[in-house]
Amino acid sequence: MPSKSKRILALILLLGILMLGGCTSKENTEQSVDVSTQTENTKSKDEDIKVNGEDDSASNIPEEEISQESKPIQAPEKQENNDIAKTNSAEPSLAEAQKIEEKVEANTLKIQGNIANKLNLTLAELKSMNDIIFEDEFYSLNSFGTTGHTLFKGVKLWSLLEQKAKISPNASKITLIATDGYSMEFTVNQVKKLDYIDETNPNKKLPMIIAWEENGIEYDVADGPPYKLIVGQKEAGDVNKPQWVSNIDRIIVE
Ligand SMILES: Nc1nc2c(c(=O)[nH]1)N[C@H]1C(S)=C(S)[C@@H](COP(=O)(O)O)O[C@H]1N2
Ligand SMILES: [Mo]
Repeated sequence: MPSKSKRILALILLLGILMLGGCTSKENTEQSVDVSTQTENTKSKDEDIKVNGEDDSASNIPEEEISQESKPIQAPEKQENNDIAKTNSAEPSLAEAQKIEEKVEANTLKIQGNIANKLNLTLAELKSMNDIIFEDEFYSLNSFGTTGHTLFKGVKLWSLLEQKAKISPNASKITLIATDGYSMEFTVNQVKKLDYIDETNPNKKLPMIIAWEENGIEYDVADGPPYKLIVGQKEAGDVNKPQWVSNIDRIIVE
């Protein structure tokens, strides 16, 4: 009798251990697969948008296939492609440092194209160009008929291109491109012109300038590159304000 009940007890115990062990290991396996799959998919979804700019419809596919075994095999491929983004998100201090660097880099004025001296100027460098600094009041007229007078300080654009960037003698076109994509195109002759007018003041003769200061106040670098193209009028009634490209990122010479 005692040996039989012992055996039964041992059997129950064994069964219990087997069931527990089986369930636990199964759950663990499923859980770890689930977690890693979801983590991978979440990560690659975020990184796809950042790195490749892919849309949601493309990155949604892996999510639907989480339950399928084929999907995780494809995950490492994406991981390799997105190593840089992954490192950034894993190390906030590095990402922070790169953000600051990007901001400084974004606030330089680039002059590129058909020139001998490619330039990547900081605000301090631009301000130190004493020989080409220009400060005066400019008249503005916009397409709605709004007018105004504003004092600007900056450098003469033609002098910047001729003396500092060493523009090529065969250059013909100059395009200023802002960080928001807004851009204006001028001929070399339009940029060379030093006698733009103010229709309200016949004595004015104004060059095109790249200004960093307006009515005595410098542009806030937090709002983007602190450079604005200012140009007077070609003739009375000339709507000149739309040409005042703000937050200039680069000047392309062709
Ligand atoms: N970067 C950039 N510069 C720009 C524009 C713009 O959309 N982006 N708009 C232009 C137009 S159409 C006008 S009328 C003036 C408006 O200048 P304000 O914003 O100082 O009034 O900026 C000009 N410069
Ligand atoms: Mo405008």
